[in-house]
This record gives sequence, structure tokens and C-alpha cells, in this order.
Amino acid sequence: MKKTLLIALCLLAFFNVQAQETTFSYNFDNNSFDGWSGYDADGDGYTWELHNSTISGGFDGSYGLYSSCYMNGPLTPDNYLYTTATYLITENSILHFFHCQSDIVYFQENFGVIISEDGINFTEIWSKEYTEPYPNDKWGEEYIDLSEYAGKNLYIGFRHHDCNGNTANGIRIDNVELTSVESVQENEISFKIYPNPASDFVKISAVKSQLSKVIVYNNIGVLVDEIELDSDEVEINISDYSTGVYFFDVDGKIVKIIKN
Ligand SMILES: [Ca+2]
Ligand SMILES: [Ca+2]
Repeated sequence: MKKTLLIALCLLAFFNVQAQETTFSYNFDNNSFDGWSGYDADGDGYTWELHNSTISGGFDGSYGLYSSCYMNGPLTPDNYLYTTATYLITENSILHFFHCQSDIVYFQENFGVIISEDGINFTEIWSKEYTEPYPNDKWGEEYIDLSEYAGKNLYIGFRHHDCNGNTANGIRIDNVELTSVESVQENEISFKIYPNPASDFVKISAVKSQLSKVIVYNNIGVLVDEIELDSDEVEINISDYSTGVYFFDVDGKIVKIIKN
């Protein structure tokens, strides 16, 4: 009787899994670092700023990102700037931005794109060392393919480093966008999974679209079950599972289930 009641209550407690944010777009024209965080790794007190001057400002005379190599004397910058939120990378994710030196004579900038899963340890995945200046009013435009990081939730940003004020003056970056050709609607996966805890079966039913794959791992990450399907509902027999914690990967979304 007690067990019947427990299962009945658990039937009411289902999960709604929300799609995570996958894109952003910043032109910095509001003169705000909202959504971004920085770190002055070389500790000289100078790091990323927002400028709108004709020399150090953004695209088309707007505000843009600026990191200096020269301020009352040569600097040797190591300045980080990155998103305060993580973004779910898909197989179609592209980072798009514009960049330009601030001085056509002192142009030898070096900067890169950085990513991190924890917001602490960053890896530079792309970099550019200027070997010639961009002509006046011309900017470099980059499309960085992030598909090899699909499935990861990443902090994304820029690092200005390994250049100095004897040959460089500062780097300008503007119109930074993370895009994906998939629409948000197509990325949305919403389903119910119940009961939890469960003893004999776990039922998964899609709220929108179809389910295509369920992978079950135990509490130390060992593969327990893998089910390919093409339907909006599945019932997985777990009566042979040992008691404990399991992780159900339903089309890329992970849900923890306790087996009694
Ligand atoms: Ca701008
Ligand atoms: Ca610095």
C-alpha cells in the first residue's frame, strides 16, 4: 500500500528540461560591460575598456572593446575578457567578430579567442599575430568554428597578450556574436521522466517532437543501457538494475534517477 502511494506521488513529480542559451550578440554601443567579466593577469592595472574614439573606438565610430599596449609608456598586456554566462555549443556554433589595431604604425598586436568550462581555466583556441596593419577604416573579420566543442557549456572571450608598447599600441574588437544556424525552437527538448525514485520501469514521454536516443550511465559513469528510438514515448525496464543512482541522457539532456 505504501509503495503504491509512493509511485503515485512520484508520477506527479516530473521534470521539465529547459533548453539552454546558445547564442549572443554584443555591439557594446550602450557603453556597458553587462554580460562580460575581465581579468588583468599581468597586474599592471590596465585591462579591457570600452572606447568610442576614432583611434581606439569600435566599428563605425561606435563603442567597442579596447585593450591597450601603451599608457604613459610601453605595456606588456595579458588581459582577459569573457562572458559571465556559459553558452551551449552546438555543431553549428560560430563565433563572429571584427578586430583592428589602434595605430597603423605601432600595429604588432597579438590576441586570441579563449574558452573555459569552469570560468577559471581558459584555453586559447585561435590567435592572431598582426604581421601588417589593416588599412585605415578596414577591420579584420573572423568566423571561428566551434563545432568541435559541441555539447559543452562554455565561457567565451578574448585574451590580449604577448605584444608590447614598443611595437603595438592596442587592439580593438567589436560586434561579437555567437551564432548557430539551428533555431532555438529546434534545439528545445522537453520531456517528462518518471517515476523517481523508480523500481521496475522509467517512463519518458516527449512534450514536443520525438525522442531519438536514451543512454543510461551508473553513478561512476559506466554505460548501462543505450536505446535508439523514434517515438514520443518509451518505457525502460530497470528491474534488473542494482539499487543506486543512474544518469539518464535523453537526447543530450541529463536527468538523475534513483533506483530503489
Ligand atoms: Ca560597437
Ligand atoms: Ca594588464
